[in-house]
Amino acid sequence: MKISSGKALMALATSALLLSPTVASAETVMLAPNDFVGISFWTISMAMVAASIFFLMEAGRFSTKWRTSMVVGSLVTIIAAVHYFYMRDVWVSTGETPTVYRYVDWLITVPLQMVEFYFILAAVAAVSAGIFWRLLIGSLVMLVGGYLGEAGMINIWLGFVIGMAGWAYILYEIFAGEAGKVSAESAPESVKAAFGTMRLIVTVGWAIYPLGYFFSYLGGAADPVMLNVIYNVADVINKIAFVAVIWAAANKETA
Ligand SMILES: *C/C=C(C)/C=C/C=C(C)/C=C/C1=C(C)CCCC1(C)C
Repeated sequence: MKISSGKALMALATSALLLSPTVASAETVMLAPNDFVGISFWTISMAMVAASIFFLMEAGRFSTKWRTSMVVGSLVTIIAAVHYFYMRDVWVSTGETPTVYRYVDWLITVPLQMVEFYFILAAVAAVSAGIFWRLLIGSLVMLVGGYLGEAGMINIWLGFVIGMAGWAYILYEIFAGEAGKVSAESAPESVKAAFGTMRLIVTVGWAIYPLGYFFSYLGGAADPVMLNVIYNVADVINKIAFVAVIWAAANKETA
């Protein structure tokens, strides 16, 4: 692939900026070769950086209609990359679950992904902002419930039930609510296909999180290895693959 030196410089500057928090603590925090959770944090950090640069640079190739979605998508992976650097530090230096960083990351990136649903529909049809607000409220209920449960502020199973209710509300909106209807009735094939796959990810891919929560807390206290491995795998699918679906739709329409 041929890239201009300007673009290459921008990519280098971006990665240097993203990597700086990790470099600062390199002396005190070492990754052990048998620490699989730590290694997964590290590997996913790199995948998020690489995905961000790819999505951001590819955005320039597409029509304005898709460009906004691609840029928002790269924000999701950039924000996740930075959180993964910090989460790896917490895990490697304390062996504890980085619950606060995890939920701060989700609290920013999940609403951005809900914006994506709105954007890809708004690009092709007249849609109400209500779609965005309802998806946002569903996300907040889901994440606040989960956080209060995991942080020990409310009963772990009450938090789980509140979280499930928020997720159910999101699923209702994208299948049977206004968003689902707009996609089915007025979107062109490329958008309909992207919307369908994004919806599948929010159904099947997102199911990994409550499963991780359920099985990790089943014994009363969390199993930190299980919890972090499951959440990490889920993030790769639900962030990188989610944006890759939008990229594929944009790429198809551009070709
Ligand atoms: C990039 C991060 C994403 C897409 C995170 C998604 C998180 C969830 C879908 C979490 C869902 C939960 C429930 C449905 C119930 C139990 C509590 C949660 C927060 C783990």
